[in-house]
This record gives sequence, C-alpha cells and structure tokens, in this order.
Amino acid sequence: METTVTVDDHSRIAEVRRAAALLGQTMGLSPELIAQASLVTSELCTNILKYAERGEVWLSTLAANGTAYGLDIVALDRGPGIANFAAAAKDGFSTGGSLGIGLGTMRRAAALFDIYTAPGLGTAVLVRLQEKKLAAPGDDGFVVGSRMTPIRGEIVSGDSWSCLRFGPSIAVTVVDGLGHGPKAAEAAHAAIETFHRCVRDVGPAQVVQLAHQALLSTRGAVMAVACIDGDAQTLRFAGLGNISAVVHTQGVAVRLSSSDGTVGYGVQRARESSVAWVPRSTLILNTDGLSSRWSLARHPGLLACHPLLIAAVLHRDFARNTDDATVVVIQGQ
Ligand SMILES: [Mn+2]
Repeated sequence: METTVTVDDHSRIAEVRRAAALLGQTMGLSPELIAQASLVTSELCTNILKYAERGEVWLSTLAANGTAYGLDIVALDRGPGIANFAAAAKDGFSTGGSLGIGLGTMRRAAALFDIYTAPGLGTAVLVRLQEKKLAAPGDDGFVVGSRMTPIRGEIVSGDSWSCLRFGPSIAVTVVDGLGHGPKAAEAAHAAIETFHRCVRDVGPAQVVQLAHQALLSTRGAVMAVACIDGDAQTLRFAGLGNISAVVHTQGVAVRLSSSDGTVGYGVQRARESSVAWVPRSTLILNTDGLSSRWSLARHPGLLACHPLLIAAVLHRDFARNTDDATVVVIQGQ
C-alpha cells in the first residue's frame, strides 16, 4: 500500500503523520514503528517547507509473504538542494523543526538511509524503517525500486509491472495498457498474469508472444520483459511497443530495443536481444508516462543511489501528468 501527500504548508505535517499512522495500522505495523515514522515524516516535512517551500512525501509499506515488515518514506522536492550534505547530517545542525531530531538521528533510526541532492537539483531522501522483530527478506543478488502513478484524476493505473526471483535469476516486466483507466488496467493485468505463469519456463520473447494471445480480447498493451541470470551474467530482453529499457554497466549505457507493435493486436513477433550483466549493472525500465527526453546526464551520481531513490528522482523530474507513469530500477549486487 502507498500514499503521497503534497507538502506546501505547515498544516500538512499533521496530515503526513496521520497518513503514515493510517497506512501503518492498516498494514499491521507496530506502534513503535508508527511512532518512529511520525518523527521522521515531521522532520522531512519541516525540511521541505524550510528549504524548498513545497514538495511531497511518498509513503509505501514493505511486505513479504503477506506480512508487512516496514515502511519506506521518500521526501521529494525541487528546491535549491543541499550543497553540503555532510554538514547537514551532523547532529545539532539546525533543520529548524519543531522536533528537530536532525538528519543524523534519522539516519541512525533507519534500516536504510539514502539521499540524492545537489545545488539546483532538489533533494530526495529515502528513509526505510523496519520492524526489529521481523526478518526482512534478503536481496538475493538484486535490489529493486520502482515508482508508478496513475494519470491525474484516475485511481487505477493502466500501467503495471512485476518481478519474480528464482534461483540466481530475476525476471521483470513493465506493461502499459493502451489509453488509461480500468480498461487499460485490465489489459495490463492480463499481461502480468501471463508473465507470472510462464516466465520461469520460457524466454522473454515467448512470454511476450503468450501475452499477445492472452490480450487478443482486450484493448491491448505495450510490454517489455527482461530476464537476468546472475550466474551466467546475462540479461535477455524482448518487448513490443515503446517501453524504454536501458542497462548501465560500468559507465556505459546500452539501450535495449523493442519491436514495433502492440501486444494483443494484429500479428506480432518480438525479437529477443541479450547483453552482459555484472554486479552493479543497473536496468532502468519506464513507460511513456516519462518524457522520452529523460536522461541521467542531468543527474550526476544518481546511479550510485538506492534503486528506489533512482526511480523516485527520475519520476519526479521526468513524469508527465498526462499519462500513467512507471519507472522500475533493478541493480545487481
Ligand atoms: Mn502510456
């Protein structure tokens, strides 16, 4: 479960705290974690108001096997950015908050803390809070982060994505149902369902082919599938339509190309390609809800961040409001 609150006034601080409490209670998180979330969100909101005047806090619960074990708190703004984060992170550095727990305290409370900021580039902070008594699942060679939002005014997203891990491998798909709203979501879900059913047994091109059959009675979708084998150090890819896919390995970006067409419409065949995958390789997939002109060139150092923060920053800076928008980032460990 997730929720996003715009922060543009001091009254929003209480709203974000309430949203975090509601999310935590609904998902069965402990009162201790909810109290911690309240402190952290207050601090992040106060920083946004003080330095950027406006931003947003995005809250999403973490769950494994149906049990929630944590909360990801991401604060995003397009303010001036923090020139000297090291100084700001020291205890006692005034963030001007009513509680003033400071970035340093926040960092120690967090199971995971990451920040992306530079002058002119805004600030993005990730704080992951985890239940102490519950074991979080391991990374198993891959760390995944994503952000998906529906077009303004819609509750359901016509985009969808999923990933599955098996053995040393991970498979991921991103789907954009044609148009938006419930009919687009229906097409996207049919593609995801096919992916879940088949991807352990067949390659990416065949998954797209099988999805094509499954989507003939729907409005159709564009779809990309990537299968990464950590042992063989290869990534196999196939797509139909305009899902963007780029692999960054050791400073080199390789764009993976999809075949022209629409899943579930006409006669289609997706070509399969393959590239090398090594530890620290990063795969970024996105739908056309992000501007086609998006580029990492504007964000020096972003690739070194946690995939969730990479996805959140790219979404913040390049998502258009006129479509469902999805970014998925997978990093090898
Ligand atoms: Mn779209």
